[in-house]
Amino acid sequence: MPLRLSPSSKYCLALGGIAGGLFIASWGWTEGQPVEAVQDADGTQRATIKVESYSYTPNHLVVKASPVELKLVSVTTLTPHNFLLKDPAGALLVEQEVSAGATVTVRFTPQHLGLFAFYCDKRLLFFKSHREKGMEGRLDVR
Ligand SMILES: [Cu+2]
Repeated sequence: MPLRLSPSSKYCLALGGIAGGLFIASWGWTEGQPVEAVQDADGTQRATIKVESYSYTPNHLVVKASPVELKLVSVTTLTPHNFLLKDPAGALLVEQEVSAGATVTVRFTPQHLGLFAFYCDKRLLFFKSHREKGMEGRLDVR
C-alpha cells in the first residue's frame, strides 16, 4: 500500500528540506568525490586527510560503523588548524589540533549511521571562521 501523507505533513517535510538545505549552504561544505576508507586486516578502517587553508581533502569520507583511524596531514606552513567531529546529538567524537606542517593520527568508532560534519572552528579575530571559508567535510557512515 503506498504511503499517503496528509497535506500538513507534506508541508512539514518541504519546510524541513528547505531548512536542511539552508543549513548546509550556510557553511562551507560543497560535496566532493566520496572516498572510501580502506579496511585493513586488523579490522581498522584507515584514511588520510590532507589539511590545507581552507579545506580538507577528501571532504567526503565513507566508512562503516567500526573503528576508524585517520591520519591528518597538514600541508600549511603557517596557519594552525583543527579537526572537530560531532555526532548528531552534538557530542564531540574527535577534537584534534593540527599545527602547521604536522601529521597527527586520530582514532574513533562511529556508533550511528548517517552524515557527520567535521570542520575547523579556528578564526582570526573578527574574520570568518575557517569552517565558513570552506574548511568542512562529511563523514558518511554507511
Ligand atoms: Cu582551520
